This record gives sequence, C-alpha cells and structure tokens, in this order.
Amino acid sequence: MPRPTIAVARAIFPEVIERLHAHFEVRANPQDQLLNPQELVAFLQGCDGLLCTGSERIDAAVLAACPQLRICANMAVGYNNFDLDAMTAARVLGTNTPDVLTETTADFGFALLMATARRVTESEHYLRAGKWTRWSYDMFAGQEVHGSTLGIIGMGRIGQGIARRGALGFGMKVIYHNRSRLDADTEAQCQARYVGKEELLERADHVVLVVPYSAASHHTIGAAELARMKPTAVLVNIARGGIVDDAALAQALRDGKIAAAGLDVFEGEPQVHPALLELPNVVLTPHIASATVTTRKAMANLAADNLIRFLTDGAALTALNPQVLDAA
Ligand code: 8YV
Repeated sequence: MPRPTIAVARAIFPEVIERLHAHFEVRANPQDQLLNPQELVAFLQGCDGLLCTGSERIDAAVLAACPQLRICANMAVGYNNFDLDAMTAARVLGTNTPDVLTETTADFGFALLMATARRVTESEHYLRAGKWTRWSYDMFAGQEVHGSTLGIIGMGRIGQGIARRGALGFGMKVIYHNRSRLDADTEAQCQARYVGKEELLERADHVVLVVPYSAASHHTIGAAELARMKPTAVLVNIARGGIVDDAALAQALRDGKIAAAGLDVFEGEPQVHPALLELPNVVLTPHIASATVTTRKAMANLAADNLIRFLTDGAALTALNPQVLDAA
C-alpha cells in the first residue's frame, strides 16, 4: 500500500512536519504564502489530507476539484473557513483544535481588555515619542477594570475562561449572552448571570466578543448595538472579523459613543479598516490570541494527530462532521 500524501498549507513547527513524515508523503508550502483558491487546488492534487489554518477556504468548488481529499485538519478552533455541509456531502472529514487553546486565548482576551481600558499602548507610544515631560493627574486616565461589569457575548469554553478570570481574579460582575443558556453548575463556576443581548450592551462596562462566526453572527455588533453601549464602555473582539461592523465601530469611536476598543480580528484581515488605524483609542493586534509557543505547538500537534488517526485507522480526535467517520 502506498503511503497517503498530505499537504501542509502553511509553515508550521519543523518537529510537527517530522512527525507527519513518519506516516505520510508530505507536501509543504515552501514559501509559506497564502494560497488563492486556484493555487490551493493545484497544491492539493493527489493529496489524501490537508493540514490548514483558518485562512484556507474549503468549499464545494475546491472539494470537487480535489476528489482524492478525505480530511482537512484545521489548526484553529474556529472553522468558518470550512463549508462543512459541502465537506460532509463529499465525505471529507473536518477537524479543529478545541480545548488546547482555551486558557491561552482567554488570557489574551483579558490582556486586550486591560491594555484597552488602561490605555497601555496609547501611553507607550506617547512615551516613546518623547512627549512625556511631566506627570499630570489625568494623564491617560482610563476605565476601571476590577469591580466593573463584564459582559461576554458567546459563552463557550473561551468565554467561560474569561468569565472566571473576571469574576474570581478581578471581582467583576459577569453577565453573558449566548445562543443557549448554560446549566446552573457552569453558571455558578463562572459566577455569570444570563441576560438578553440588549441588556448586556446597556449594563456592561466592558463587552468581550467570543462568538463563533456564521451568517447568523455577522455584524453582531453594528451601529445600533454600539449606540446602546455606555459612552465609557470598552469593546474587545477576539472572535472573528465580521462579528463587528468595523466601519460602524470606527464611527462610534470617533463620535465618543464608546470609549475604546481592543481588536485582535478584523473584517478582511490582514487588511484593517483605515479609519481604525487613525484612532488613538484602539488597541490593534494581528490575530494572536492563541499565540504562545506552547499553545501553537499543541494546536499543530492536534491537527497532525487527527490526520494520523484518520488516515491510518479511520478515527479522529476532534471531528466536526463525525457522520463522515460513521459512513467510512
Ligand atoms: C488561529 C483562531 O491561530 O483557533 C482559532 O480559531 O482564531 C486562532 O487560534 C488562527 O485561526 C489560525 O488558524
């Protein structure tokens, strides 16, 4: 039996590539460039599996052009780059990387909240520019974090991690909104109270978005939602570009409708709405919420494990469409 061939869409840790070599013929993307759909199809010809990131779109057209493909292992927990229905119809397994990044991503959500509320980057730029000549009582006075009200939209694993940090570490009152309410035990562990979206927007001092992207969650925060928030409120998006209407956010920040925003994800990233780049009251980071060495290695290894398990014995650790396994 010839060994399966797998493609690795982007550069990843060499030790993970080594692990894959022990099981497969490995085709790596030598330039670490983002492949457009035509390049991706050409790259995938003759491949049984793909290790990809959230940037490669796998849809019906790609699947039809790559009939040998049996599994796409995403190195991400979010999988809005997959058309999962099309994958299931084509009997292609999709996998993601939950759990291994939960706490690291929750840490970063809190880092972005702290940096934004306490104006860390804005004040650092001021200092580096040599503008700090004397102390003054209101210099970079920001918003209180401890003891304030934290509103979380999207209360999955990462949202719960942020709730625990807020409630247990910072004595915050935590309210949340989610498609479905959590069970009483989980609510108690997170010390979080379920509220409607409008109430959350009106009451929260800080709103953190951790909701998965889908057509239903597109522009969860737009002009109307921003208008409901407090003028002192801080908005943090570590979910996905498209959850926030970035143009409406820039306008709301310019008009003082909210105080500040911390953004790790953007509509059309790596492009960033030019109006956001002009504003001082925004902290901008390049989609790094899961970026610690330990966590990114764990994500790459979990994606590799899914490929190895599936292509060697038809099982998977974190299947998104397990009906494909049942049908195999
Ligand atoms: C990934 C992420 O690093 O896991 C996710 O959903 O957004 C990040 O952790 C990114 O999507 C690259 O795959």
